[in-house]
Amino acid sequence: MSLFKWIDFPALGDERGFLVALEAEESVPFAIKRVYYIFGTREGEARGFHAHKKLQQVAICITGKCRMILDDGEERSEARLDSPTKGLVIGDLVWREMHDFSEDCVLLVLASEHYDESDYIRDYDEFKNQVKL
Ligand code: T46
Repeated sequence: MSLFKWIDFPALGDERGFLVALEAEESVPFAIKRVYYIFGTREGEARGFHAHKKLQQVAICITGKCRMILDDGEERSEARLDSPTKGLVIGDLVWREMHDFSEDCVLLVLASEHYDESDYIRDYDEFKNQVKL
């Protein structure tokens, strides 16, 4: 089974340019409770290094690019985010690391739950133990 999946959002274009609409429980497969975005990540900095116990997210690179490593405790896979029309769906219990942010990268993330630090697993060994349960 794949560690993640992609959603292709249609770009509604006309002579003025493009528009992408994100609709909860329609093109986005859950009710959106939170939206955040990551920008201004300094060259060479990596982010993430955690998993979530119960959280669905869709990450969209609105501008620029970055690389995500996803790991379910058995397999590691890489996803390149570089398009405002492609959403990366990340489910529960997937370890994620984000690397190689371009200077102009703006990563928009839609989340199924409010922010809750107790939902984070920030220790890799603890994550490995959780996925074995
Ligand atoms: C994820 C990846 C893709 C909040 O106060 N509210 C929020 O909604 C979020 C997401 C973060 N924060 C605080 C917690 C930290 O003090 O913002 C600070 C930076 O968060 P963090 O170090 O967790 O950021 P990343 O980039 O490592 O991870 C983020 C998300 O936290 C995480 O859920 O999946 O992006």
